[in-house]
Amino acid sequence: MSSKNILSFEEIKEVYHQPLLELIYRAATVHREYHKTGEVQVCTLLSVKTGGCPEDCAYCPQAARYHTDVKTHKLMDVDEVLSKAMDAKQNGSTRFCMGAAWREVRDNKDFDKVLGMVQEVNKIGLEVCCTMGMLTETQAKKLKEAGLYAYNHNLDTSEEYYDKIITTRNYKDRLNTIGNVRNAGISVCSGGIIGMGESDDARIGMIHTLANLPSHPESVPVNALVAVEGTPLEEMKRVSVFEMVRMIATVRITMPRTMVRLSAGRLDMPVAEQAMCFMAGANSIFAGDKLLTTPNPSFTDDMQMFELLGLKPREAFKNENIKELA
Ligand code: SAM
Ligand code: DTB
Ligand code: SF4
Repeated sequence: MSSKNILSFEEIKEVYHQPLLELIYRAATVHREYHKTGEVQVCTLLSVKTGGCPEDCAYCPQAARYHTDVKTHKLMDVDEVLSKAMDAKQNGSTRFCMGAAWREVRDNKDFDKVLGMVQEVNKIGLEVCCTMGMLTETQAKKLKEAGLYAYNHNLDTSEEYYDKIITTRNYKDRLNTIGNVRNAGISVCSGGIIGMGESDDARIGMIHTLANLPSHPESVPVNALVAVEGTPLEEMKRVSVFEMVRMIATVRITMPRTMVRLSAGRLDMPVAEQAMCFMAGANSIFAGDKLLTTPNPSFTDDMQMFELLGLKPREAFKNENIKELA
């Protein structure tokens, strides 16, 4: 498990508000100490069950109550998922994350099917990740036995701002699932979204919660809101790269061993902006022209970016924290 110091909100606030170039320099220094620079993990997302979700997450195009263009789709078949995972591997992806628009995982046939997906994708040597809503500890253990490597469950924002974004569950529910994942020996992936109208303090608050979990999450995704028509946040202005960089750098400094995943919001980011994010400590991207339901840069564009910046795709199972979990 990761060793860590207890950091107060004020200490993290001080890190976050440093002059930007100083902050990037410090984050890059920490990054070099703990990670191979120039290595960025390429991951692939697949929505295995799309839309029709009962939750009310204000950012999400998959919530049934909002009128978006997302077409609902029942849980995919294992063979179909495996074939997408093989394509992803062929394209150099080392982590495959399956998303389901569920409030929580239920003990039914669909869960058995998910266990089958995890088994098959694990067999081809990819880090298997799922993001499917709340989990009990028993379900987490079953996923672990099936070969699940990581589980994504985002805090999304701070505890204080949470009910401005989601009312159908609370922060404690989120933390419980993260605890269940941790107790099952699965690698924890938890982060959030910026650009939802939250203050700097809300961003810092989220980092504070993550950095003070009993052990640091092995992965922290930083998403820029993709404002989707039909959702309550459709009118939100895109965050600037400077805000993304500030967030990424603060996560890097406060959780040095963690994989910092530059997640949603890369579509409109020029290479120079993405380069700043990598400099500030981001070391993973989602590749392929779709995230779960929204567009993402093409694989070819990303490979050109890697070439231009001298980046190498990172191998699977390289997170130092996780070695000790096995
Ligand atoms: N239903 C599960 C859950 O909410 O935990 C898993 C799927 S959910 C789509 C996974 C994560 O995607 C969310 O926690 C959120 O952080 C991110 N996400 C969803 N819609 C987004 C958007 N429009 N922009 C940025 N991130 C988004
Ligand atoms: C995360 O933090 N971001 C990814 C992954 N974890 C599951 C999902 C981003 C979804 C963006 C909106 C969409 O494509 O539907
Ligand atoms: Fe459902 Fe997850 Fe979307 Fe929330 S983020 S509406 S829980 S799919």
